[in-house]
Amino acid sequence: MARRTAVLAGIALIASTALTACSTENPDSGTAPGPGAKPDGEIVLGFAQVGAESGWRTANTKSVQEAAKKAGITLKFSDAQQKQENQIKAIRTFIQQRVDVIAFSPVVESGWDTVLKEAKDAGIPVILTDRAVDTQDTSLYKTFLGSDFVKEGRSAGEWLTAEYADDKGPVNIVELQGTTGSAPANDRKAGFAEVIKGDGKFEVIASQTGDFTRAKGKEVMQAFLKSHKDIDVLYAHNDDMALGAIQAIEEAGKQPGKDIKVISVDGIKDAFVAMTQGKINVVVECNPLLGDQLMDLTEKVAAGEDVPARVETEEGVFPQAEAEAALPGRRY
Ligand code: GZL
Repeated sequence: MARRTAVLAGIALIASTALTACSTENPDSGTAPGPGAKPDGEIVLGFAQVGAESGWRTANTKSVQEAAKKAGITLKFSDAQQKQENQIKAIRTFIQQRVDVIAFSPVVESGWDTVLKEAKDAGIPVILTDRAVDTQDTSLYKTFLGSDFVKEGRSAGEWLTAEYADDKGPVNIVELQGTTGSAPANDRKAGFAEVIKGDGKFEVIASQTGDFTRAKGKEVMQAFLKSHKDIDVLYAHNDDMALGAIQAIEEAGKQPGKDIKVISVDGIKDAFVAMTQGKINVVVECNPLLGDQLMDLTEKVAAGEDVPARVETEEGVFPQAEAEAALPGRRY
C-alpha cells in the first residue's frame, strides 16, 4: 500500500509542477515576494503595454524597458496586441505574481473598474501611463503620467485656422481617428472640433478610425479619396496613419502637403522626414519617452510616498519649416 501511495504522490507532485510551469503568462515567470518594500529593496513592476501598433508605441516600450534597467527595477512586461481583454489578463497575472506596482496604458477608456479594484484589494498600487481611464473612482490608481490629448487636438485646430485665415472656404477636412474608444482618439477629436467649430468655413466631411496603424490609415484614406473629390485637409490622429494615408494620396495622383494639406500628431522621425519632403504640413508632438518619469513614480509609489495626481509631459508643435533643423535632434 505504502509503495502505491508513494507512486501516486510522485505523480501528483509532477503534475502540479507541470501546471505551475504552464500557467504563467510572462516570459520572466515566477512569483514576486509580494507588494511592499523588500529587504534588498528590489521593486517588481508589472507593465501592461497596449501593443506595437505604431512608431510611437515602439519608442514608448523602448523607453520603459531602458529606464527600468537603469533604475534597477525588475520589469514584467506584456504586449496586449491592442486588445483590452489581454491587458486585463496581464493585470490579473501581475496580481497573482504579487508585483509591487502595476503600470499600464489603457487601450480604451472604459471597462477597467473591476480589475483595478482587484489590484487595490490586493494592495498593489497602479500607475496610468500615456492613456487615461474613464472611472468615477480615482482611488483605483495613484497617478496619471502622459499628455493632454485635448490640447494636442486644439493645437492641430489652431494651426489649421491660422493656415486658412485669409481663405473664405469651404475647407473640407477628412479625419483619421485613432483606436475607437481610446483617450487619444476621443480627446484629439474633441480638441480639434472645439477650435474649428468657431468658423463655418471648416467642415469635417468624413471621419473614421484607422486604429493608429499605417495599413489601416492607407485603407481608410483610399476610401475617403474614392467618395470625396474635394478634400482639402487630412487630420490624422497619429503619424503612422498619416504616413499610410500619404501613400494613398500619391497613388491617387495627388500631392500630399499641397493638394491635400496633412496635419499629424506624435512626432516620430519618419513624420519629420515627410515634412522635409513637403508631404506633411505640421506635426503636433506627443512625447512617448515616459520611461524615466515612470520609474521615478514607481519608486515613490512602492515606498508609499505621495505623488501628484497627474504628471503631464512637455511637448511642442512643429510646422514644416522647422522640420529640417529639428530632425537631427529627434530622439524617437
Ligand atoms: C498617445 C498614444 C497613441 C499615439 C499613437 O499617447 O496613446 O497611441 O498617438 C499610439 O501613435 O498608437
